Amino acid sequence: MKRGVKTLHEILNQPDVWRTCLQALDSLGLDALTSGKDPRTHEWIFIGCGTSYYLAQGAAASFTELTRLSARAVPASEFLLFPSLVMPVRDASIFPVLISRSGHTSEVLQVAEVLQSKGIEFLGITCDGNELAQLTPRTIHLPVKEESTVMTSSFTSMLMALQYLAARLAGEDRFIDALHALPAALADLLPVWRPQIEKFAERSFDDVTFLAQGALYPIASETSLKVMESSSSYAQFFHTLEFRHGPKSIVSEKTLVGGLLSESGYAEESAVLLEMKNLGSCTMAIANRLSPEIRASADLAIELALPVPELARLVVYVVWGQLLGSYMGLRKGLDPDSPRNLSRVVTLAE
Ligand code: F1P
Repeated sequence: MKRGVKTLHEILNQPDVWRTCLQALDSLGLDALTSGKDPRTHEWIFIGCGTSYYLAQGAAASFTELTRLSARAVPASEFLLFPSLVMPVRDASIFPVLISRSGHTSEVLQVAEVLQSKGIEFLGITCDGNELAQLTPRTIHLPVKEESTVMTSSFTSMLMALQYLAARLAGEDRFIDALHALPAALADLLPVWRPQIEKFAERSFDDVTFLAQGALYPIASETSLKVMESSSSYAQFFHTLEFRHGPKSIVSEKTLVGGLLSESGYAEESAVLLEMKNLGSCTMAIANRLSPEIRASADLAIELALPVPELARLVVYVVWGQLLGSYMGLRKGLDPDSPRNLSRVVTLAE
């Protein structure tokens, strides 16, 4: 089989996967899954590993925006190694949400064990099911079959599902309508931007970094992880304005600086991207609406033009980094379907 076929298919098939997942969510008894865990009386803590940790961050940001109640995200390892930093100081009620495509990742299952030992109920969200789906009756089991090692459609589908859940809890049905518009919107964008990303990936870079603020920050993190996993290239991620405070010292003609530009922070964020261009960097911009300056200066400028609220755009922003990582890997003669050093699930010896 040609290199990267599985991963590219799963990336390009996301409109269909999203459509199927949204239909499943429409008929899922979400109230039963969250009964007695009102976010006004419980702090929701989203927990995962790797891509699923960045998913947790995106879910926590979405939850906070939609419900106006604070939520947090932590890697499973932090919960295990430094529980005093994660568990509330006072004996407040928490409602953990365990996120795992496989439902088999050792660290996530170990968190589940600790929670059970403390009598703390939790929600699980998974694609494969496995042990996680057996450990709690409160499980969202999405109809996503993903064979590749790296997570792509599972990331976007589970993030969308947790946004859907937050919107339902917040009574924001218009947000759910916005999610339903995404499969068709992405299907229209893919044929326009996929070829341009494939061509853009022919360039080689010594350093790659992606920048974003707010709820897009975890999307920049996941974008960098896709580049690292799929092309064995080192990629970093920062809050956009933080990049000026030291990391920009890496910028040269052999650097790629990617800006995932928000609507609410566009002026400040795009100024950083223009500054890096002036320092000689190659730049890539993703925005819902591009300004003339960014359109003229970026080496690749992707405009989404999505007719949905800013928070509902998160999952569409990540698709271009998923493609970039795979095409960079192919250009390096690697196989994104079999990333170096990686396995589909990280299991630790007991
Ligand atoms: C988590 C994870 C992925 C990573 C790789 C190995 O898996 O670490 O984030 O990209 O696929 O597994 P899971 O707990 O979501 O199954």
